[in-house]
Amino acid sequence: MSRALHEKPKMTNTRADFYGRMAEKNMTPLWEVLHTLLAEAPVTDATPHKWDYDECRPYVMESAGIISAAEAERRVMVLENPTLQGRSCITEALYAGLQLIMPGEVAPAHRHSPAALRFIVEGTGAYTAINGEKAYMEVGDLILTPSWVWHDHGHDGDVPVVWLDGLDIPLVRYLGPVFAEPFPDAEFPQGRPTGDNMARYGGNMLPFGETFKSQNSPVFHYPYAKTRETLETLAKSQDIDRRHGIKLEYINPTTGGPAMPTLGTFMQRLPRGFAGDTYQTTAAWVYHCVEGSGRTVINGETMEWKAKDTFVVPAWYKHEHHADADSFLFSFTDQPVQQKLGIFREAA
Ligand code: GTQ
Repeated sequence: MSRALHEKPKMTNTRADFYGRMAEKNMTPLWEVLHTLLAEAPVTDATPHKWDYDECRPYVMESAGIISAAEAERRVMVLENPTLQGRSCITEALYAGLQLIMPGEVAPAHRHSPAALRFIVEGTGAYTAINGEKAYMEVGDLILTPSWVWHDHGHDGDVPVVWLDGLDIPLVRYLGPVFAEPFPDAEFPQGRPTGDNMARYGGNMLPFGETFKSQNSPVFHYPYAKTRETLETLAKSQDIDRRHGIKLEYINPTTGGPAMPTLGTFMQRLPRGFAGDTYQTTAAWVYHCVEGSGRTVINGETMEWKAKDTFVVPAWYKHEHHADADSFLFSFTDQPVQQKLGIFREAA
């Protein structure tokens, strides 16, 4: 018989009295809480949940009449985990939200130590400017605003634009080093021309003599057209992973590692009829369907998804993907943090 891990000791009057007296000196008995501090496997307060875009969209659009982007600074409907209410997070470490910008609006320039990604959900003609270099948004594009870079969002087009924000705010808040700063003007001065980052750093060539010291990718715009074409090309080789279909990471081309040090970003293609094997990791995963439809079975419960839906799989939940049509799933995760610290695990 194996020994049970840290059983909670019985309470007695003597013990209760002792605990009460030591509490006055800001001391507390470890043995009363050890079983919760050191559980046998990861325990999360987050719950798997889906945000159906058809249900969310009316609220996102209504927000345009409630507040301007300028007044809100960022007009975002935070995707709050149902069991983490009031904490502005989708898991203990990750934040997600749906941001709306209307034609002609500006979300004013600022910078902050938390890192952000934008994944475009609907519309065209809006842009994020990073240090004044504009990246124009198309559905399925990934745009990065790494820690401490100046960024503003604007809109030269004529339809509402919505994107999914992913940030490491809860993690950075927990660790402590949150800084944020507004830029004096609403818009950062014009920087390099649109597309410069992709040409300069994303073409498998590097301007002669340049070296890097940042952990962030110098490429900050990953257009969907290119991501999708890459996945379609690889699909022809039929090298389909039993858990992930074909899954690619958006990388920092100077390191081959994650695009930003705290946030991993991925796009996977699941072929029609895909019935995936179980995936279970200590990291949390936020998925967003770009195209297709299917379902993900999470600890035995089925979550149906279709294009533009977002769902979260918290740490150590077993999940397997099934696709009804050729499907494209974007995801972001805190996996890189755990990997850097040597505490990431996935079940075999
Ligand atoms: O666009 O800079 O969803 O600063 C939350 C905080 C978006 C942003 C969010 C932010 C932003």
